[in-house]
Amino acid sequence: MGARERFLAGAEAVGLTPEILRFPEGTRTAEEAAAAVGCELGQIVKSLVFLCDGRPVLALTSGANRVDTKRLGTVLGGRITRADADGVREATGYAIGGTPPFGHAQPLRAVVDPALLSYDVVWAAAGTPDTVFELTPGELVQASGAEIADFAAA
Ligand code: 5CA
Repeated sequence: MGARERFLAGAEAVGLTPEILRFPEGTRTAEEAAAAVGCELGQIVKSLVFLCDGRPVLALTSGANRVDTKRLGTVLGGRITRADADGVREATGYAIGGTPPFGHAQPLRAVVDPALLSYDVVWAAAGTPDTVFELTPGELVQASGAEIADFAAA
């Protein structure tokens, strides 16, 4: 099964039927995704994988924000390091730039940036670095099981 099909299966498993938009020019970064969609940078969901005491965790971060790894460590109660490309693929089943916010190879503890919750809709990667889908912040929290916590850099 390709990444797109795996993503759709994962979405179905949490009760979502996303409409996937594909942009041949690429949506690998939050900036590219916002330009492609024509939304605010802050509406892009970055699905970032870190290791907390060596275990993979997911930080759903607004495209307008950066992660303060010290704050994230305080929230999660461990020492935070960044996952490398292989670590991202192993934990999620997806490549960097295409990692969706749910439907991963292993269930990941997730936290969500409250900045994402102020929008009517947000956009996230749909399994590949050239696809995105729209969802509400409520759906994002529900589907990822994320805990709401402020871990953004000032
Ligand atoms: N498709 C877009 C918008 S949804 C996307 O996936 N953005 S992202 O921010 O979630 O994924 C790209 C992120 O991967 C970058 O912000 C960066 O934090 C991270 N990244 C890029 N290269 C590497 C690398 N070599 N090792 C670890 N992380 C990386």
